[in-house]
Amino acid sequence: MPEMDAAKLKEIYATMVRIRFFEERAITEYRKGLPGFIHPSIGQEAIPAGVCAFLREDDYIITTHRGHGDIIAKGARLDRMMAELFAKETGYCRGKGGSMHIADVERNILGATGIVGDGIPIAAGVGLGCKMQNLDRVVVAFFGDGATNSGAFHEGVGLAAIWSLPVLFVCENNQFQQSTPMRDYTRLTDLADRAKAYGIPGITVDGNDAIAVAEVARESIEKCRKGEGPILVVGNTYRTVGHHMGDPGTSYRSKEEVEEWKKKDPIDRLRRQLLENKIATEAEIEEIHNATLRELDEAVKFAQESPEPKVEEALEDIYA
Ligand SMILES: Cc1ncc(C[n+]2csc(CCOP(=O)(O)OP(=O)(O)O)c2C)c(N)n1
Repeated sequence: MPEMDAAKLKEIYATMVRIRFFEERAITEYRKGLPGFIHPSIGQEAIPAGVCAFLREDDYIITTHRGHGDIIAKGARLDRMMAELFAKETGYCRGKGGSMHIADVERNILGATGIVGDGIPIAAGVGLGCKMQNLDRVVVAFFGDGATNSGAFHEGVGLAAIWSLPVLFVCENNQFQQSTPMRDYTRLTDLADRAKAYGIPGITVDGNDAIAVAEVARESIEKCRKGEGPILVVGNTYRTVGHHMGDPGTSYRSKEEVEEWKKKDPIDRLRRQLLENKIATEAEIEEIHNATLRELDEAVKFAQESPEPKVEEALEDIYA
């Protein structure tokens, strides 16, 4: 097991549990009738937890339609996120954005976007702003594998490369662009090869191995901060649930494939590593789980008891 202090590893584990339990609870609440729907990232938690563990508070992230994990890992509050899913006034976007648009500017979580690939050039723009102001901040753009097919990816990465911007491009490669498997949209087998087109480093990592992700993230973030960015990191992972809540996820992949990936669950894996290496005890793990469940009970209560947005404010915070 590589050198990483015990507190950091436990923090990464706790973050993964927060993400998983938040989404499981959100799914339960949606089934009871919340408006809209969500794109869960169940199975992919090691990537945001490992990456954000080495970001500073003043570093930026930008994410996608499948962004709960990235947002939680950067430190967002579960109660305000839950309130946003409940479309309540106390939510991060005052109940008007929903799951796909959560932002927390105080924590430099610049938001999520439902437009595939769109966060990538925005991250380059924020990186340019940091560089021009001599801020030693790093910007992380999270996106899916499908987004690497978009023009926005090539424009954003291309510009960040030519201007040596402090941007870490993190591809959460769950191997499907919605229902289209990677082999049907690219001849590449390693998406990190896309970095070669722009002369920047491209690193592939097992995205279900939180420690491996964290090691790569630590080094890459440090390099970006020193002016050696941008860097592309591709974490290979799998979402073990459908593309969104209404998708059973069975028509484009086999049950056996899903079951195989469930056996590689990133949370189970880190838990085993923590126990085997005596970094955490069963009791500590249980307390992490219980504390998260208590926090979620409170988050749901907060969301349920919060007021609806006022009708007369419906047109506020809108650009036209
Ligand atoms: C520009 C654009 N095209 C198409 C869509 C419809 N769409 C929503 S999610 C998605 C798949 C995106 O795949 P990927 O980037 O791999 O992310 P994942 O959903 O796998 O996390 C598509 C095509 C969209 N939202 N935006």
